[in-house]
Amino acid sequence: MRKLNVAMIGGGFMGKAHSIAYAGMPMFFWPAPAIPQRKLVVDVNDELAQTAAARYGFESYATDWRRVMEDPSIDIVDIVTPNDSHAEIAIAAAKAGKHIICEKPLARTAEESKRMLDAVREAGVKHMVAFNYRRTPAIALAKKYIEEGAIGKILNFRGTYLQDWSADPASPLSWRFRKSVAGSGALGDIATHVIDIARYLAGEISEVMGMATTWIKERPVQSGGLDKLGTVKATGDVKKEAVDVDDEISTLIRFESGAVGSIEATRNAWGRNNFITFEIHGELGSIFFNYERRDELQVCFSNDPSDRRGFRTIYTGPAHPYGEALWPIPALGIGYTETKIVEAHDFISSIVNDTEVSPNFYDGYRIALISDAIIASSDSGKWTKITE
Ligand code: NAI
Ligand code: SOE
Repeated sequence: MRKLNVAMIGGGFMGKAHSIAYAGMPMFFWPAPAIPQRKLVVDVNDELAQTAAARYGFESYATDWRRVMEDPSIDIVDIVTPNDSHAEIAIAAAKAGKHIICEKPLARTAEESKRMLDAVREAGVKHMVAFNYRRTPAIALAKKYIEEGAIGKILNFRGTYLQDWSADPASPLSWRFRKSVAGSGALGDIATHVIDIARYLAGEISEVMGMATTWIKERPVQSGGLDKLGTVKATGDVKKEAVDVDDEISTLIRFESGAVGSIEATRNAWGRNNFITFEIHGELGSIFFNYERRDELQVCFSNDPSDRRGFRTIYTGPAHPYGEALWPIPALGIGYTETKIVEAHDFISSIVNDTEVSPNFYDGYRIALISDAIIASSDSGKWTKITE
């Protein structure tokens, strides 16, 4: 069986998720399209890189990602670093002829994202941006219903991504709160996942009317290191700095199809953890999904008898997208890991079969354009068209 050598840049939260996906993919998808070999992991210093190699099963480690580009044995570069380094690493990897999977958001801005897209197109390598939630079986099932016309023409998409891990002002100012590193706040970090789902299910977004807000204007400084996502609080008389990104965004959206809708994302919603939801209304029915109950998809059809019409719950399992590869009984439990395993499978399949995979750098670029437009419309108070 073919083997593909992976070099992973970054050994934090996503480093862990992607490593599990490479190890687990052939266990779910058999025969696997190819076996990913965890060859080399890079982090910023010896201690982090060595720990990542030992913990995540990589054969070797390095402290400078440039080394990867000089190594002809590496087939895939996996970028799981904070957003400010995505563009430089991806462009170098494309020039070196490596296939690339890059964590979301693709980059800090549409301009950076476009340079990455140009580089992968010029190099002719495969590319993917890791918006993994669309690979939740229930979301892929929603896509199937829509494509089959089960809910008719889409009228409205309402999406949310609500979290509370940084609602406490004592949650430190990690890289996610610095514009220079993250590009934006809740917008790039979590709203972009819903923008991806909206485009996947309802088509291209043409116009936005956004509103961005920063509720907690300064936070205790965390200098460097992994983002502990609010689990380690600052105590005592610690140095604080200004937050220069949004904590919350709300936007109205118009789709090219004429459908309308809204997306809201905040990290200040006490009681909400990974509350990715969407409700889609079509001329013939509705679909509702909540990631916190991700084995379930709720559907309602207008042609059900009026005395029985209402939302019913489908539990995803072997009969549904990716079902044959995942677990044999519905509702055994789809987890975050499964979405990453399916993502790794689809990316590696695209390399082996020489096919396009989605979401790719073009999708990442479009999402960056939409994100930039949300900020521009928040600043101007006007509807803003998405233009390339
Ligand atoms: P993290 O803070 O947990 O880890 C980042 C790691 O990258 C750290 O070990 C850090 O030392 C290392 N690093 C930083 N600069 C580096 C460089 N130049 N070379 C090598 N290593 C470097 O961050 P996390 O949560 O893993 O986020 C990484 C990326 O993944 C971000 O773009 C983030 O938006 C994305 N992400 C995506 C998620 C998803 O659901 N798809 C979930 C969480 C993060
Ligand atoms: C923090 O908001 C975070 O880790 C995001 O960075 C991820 O993209 C999201 O899926 C989970 O939450």
